[in-house]
Amino acid sequence: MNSNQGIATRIVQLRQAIEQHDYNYYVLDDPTVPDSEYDRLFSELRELEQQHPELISSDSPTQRVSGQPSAAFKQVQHQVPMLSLGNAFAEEQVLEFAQRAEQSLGTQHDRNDLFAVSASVNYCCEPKLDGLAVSISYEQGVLVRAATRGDGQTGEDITANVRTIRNVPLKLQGQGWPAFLEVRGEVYMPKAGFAALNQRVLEAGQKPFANPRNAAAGSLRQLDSKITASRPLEFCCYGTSTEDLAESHSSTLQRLREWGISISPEMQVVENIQGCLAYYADIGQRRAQLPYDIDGVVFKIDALQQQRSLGFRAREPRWALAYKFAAQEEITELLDVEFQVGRTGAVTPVARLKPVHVGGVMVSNATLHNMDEVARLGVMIGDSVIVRRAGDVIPQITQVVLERRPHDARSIETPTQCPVCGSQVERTQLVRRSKNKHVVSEGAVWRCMGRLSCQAQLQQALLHFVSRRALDIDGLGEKIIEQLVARKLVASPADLYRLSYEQVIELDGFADLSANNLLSAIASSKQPRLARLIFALGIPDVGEETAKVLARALGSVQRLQQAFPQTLLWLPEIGTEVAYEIASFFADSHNLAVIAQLSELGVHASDEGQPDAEFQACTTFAGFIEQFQIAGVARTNAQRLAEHFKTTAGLFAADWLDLCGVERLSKNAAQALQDFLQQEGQRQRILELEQQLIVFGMHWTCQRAQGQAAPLAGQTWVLTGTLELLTRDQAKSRLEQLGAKVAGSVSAKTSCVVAGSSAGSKLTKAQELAVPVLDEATFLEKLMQLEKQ
Ligand code: 9MJ
Repeated sequence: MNSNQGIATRIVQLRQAIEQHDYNYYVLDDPTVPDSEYDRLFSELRELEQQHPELISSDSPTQRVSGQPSAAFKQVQHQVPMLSLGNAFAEEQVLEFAQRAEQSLGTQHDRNDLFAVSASVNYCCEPKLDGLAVSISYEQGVLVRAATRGDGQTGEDITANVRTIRNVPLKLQGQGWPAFLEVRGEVYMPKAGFAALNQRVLEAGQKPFANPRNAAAGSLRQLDSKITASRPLEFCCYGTSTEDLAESHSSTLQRLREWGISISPEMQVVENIQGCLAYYADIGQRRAQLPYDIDGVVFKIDALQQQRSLGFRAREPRWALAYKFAAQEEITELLDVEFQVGRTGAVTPVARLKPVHVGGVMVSNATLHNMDEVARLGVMIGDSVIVRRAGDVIPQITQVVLERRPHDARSIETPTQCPVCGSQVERTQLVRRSKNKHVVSEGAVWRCMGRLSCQAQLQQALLHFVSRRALDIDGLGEKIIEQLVARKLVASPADLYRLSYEQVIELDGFADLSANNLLSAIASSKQPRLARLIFALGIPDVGEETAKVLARALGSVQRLQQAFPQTLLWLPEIGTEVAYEIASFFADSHNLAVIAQLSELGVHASDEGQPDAEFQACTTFAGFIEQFQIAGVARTNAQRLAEHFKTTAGLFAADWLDLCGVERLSKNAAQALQDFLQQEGQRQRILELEQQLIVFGMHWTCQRAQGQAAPLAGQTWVLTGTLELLTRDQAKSRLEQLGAKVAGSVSAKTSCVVAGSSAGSKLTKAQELAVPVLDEATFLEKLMQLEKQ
């Protein structure tokens, strides 16, 4: 075979591969390789065709904009073709683009002036959203049609689906819009919405989406627009095919905005290509914090006159360029899977990968989360896998490229013994309560049962205990803890307080001063705030925020230790799983021993006190009855029973006739209640629970503490955007001082949102949900006013 034949064969192979990938991507919405792999195949094909123009055929994928309409939707002809953009992956390519454009404009500008070689050009910079390009048409200001880009000429009619996107106006606002207006932009799914959707999908036992782009594509191309409506999609406009709205691209977009069309808040006009590069660097730095995925930035020559004079080359405008970031997804090989043991004993599979550049960073490990995830991915050792690294997130395997599975791929087995200490590994159990029964199901996590006798767990537990947000003991880094554990000087966090000068000075790198400093840092950590102490204990599922709630609500470790899960369930944001995790943590004799030793060694919370008045007010007799979860006795019936019998004693004394006397209580419900109360030991258990509520001051007959409840008690606030006058931490801590909880996301339960400058999707969500919004100045005023009270 001569080399030309070899090239021709390669070209055919590349075309076939690209066509298959196009089909998977555009028609099935189920790409099997990452974009980076696709881009490589495409570039190789383009290069070979450039070198051998005689081999170009009109049906080569390089000769048309990718994508073909699917048969499921009606086809729509685009009156003005929807373009694609030229790509740049390196700075030189950007400079070349600018030079070419500016030179061309300069020469056209003044053909007689030999020195006028380049024109001055303003560029409009926009983030390049990673979603789906769509066209939306308005007639007389009313949305009449929406279409996908398809192959650029013909798209699919997705009007019904686009109409469900909340920030797409069905009618234009303001005035001055033309009789016919077509806007173009990207439909995308913000990161938060994507995470929530995948959570829902997983809970329903379905296959989650690999990334927000796929999720947006899958959502937009639904035949049932009710499904689309339930998906958190947004639209961002980046252009129009309608001419003469303004003199420049940026002012065109501003006009569209006045008519109610969303445009990117990140859009910026810069004076030259250097400004473009600075914009790229700035957005690149903020990429992880943006509420949506972007895969680069787009530069467009701003003046429409200049755009017109530059025109197009092979369906790509000469006046625009996409400067792409390093790909966030790459393909590589899974070499092996190792198991790591975490602080709570969770045995986590970690993928060892053939090193690969992802998003500009060399990646050789990725988390596999747990064995359910391994099963869901269907991944085997030796597989080609897609690795995704988004922002600061730990790299993840999102997909297996099944067609590349080798014959000798090996399955991944859960170890039966801890790889660190050899103890038994057991599957965790999840406890839910349903119909008054504990429903136990198998959890996704496997745990080493060695607890603190397992070096891995001990080391992690110690690191957590001394960390900045826990007891904040300075100078106890990973290396020192490793030594303390290896030399068997500490076997639990309590042992830290037993360390002697003689022991510390023996450790590598210690001298007199550093040994004394460490010992005094340990000694001075003995009076932490209660929330920190609870957090430091390392109870599974009890993070910093939960620890704060528990500390404020209960006022002491002792009360937390005694609390029944049912008591904990009364506290805000404590769900069944956490409540049972806490109870099982305190049911463990080893944990109790460590807590007792800490107390003997003088470690006590500095702010122990009574349960908080705010929480004491949360219990009702009706709620108590509802908590029994008796069939047919839900909220309304529980209220009827509570009103009728007033107390537990009253309820216990009720006979059949009394129960029948409760207004509108069905016979079935009455029977179920009676059966429930007659189960062995049931009354005793109820009395014990009630007794605890009384002791904790949380019982409905207790005198409500008349203490001054904090002014923002029970409220949940959200901070978003950039605050100029306060740091985030300051704002958060002042809100917490006033009794509010500060949450990371907006929901219908949010009391108030503080929106700093360039607030994004949280602000939009607050507006959608009609949650009150304060700007920073008003917020500060309110803070000061409340703090004076
Ligand atoms: C995206 N994807 O964000 C364009 N795009 O302009 C922006 N795409 C585009 N502009 C002309 N910001 C064709 C495509």
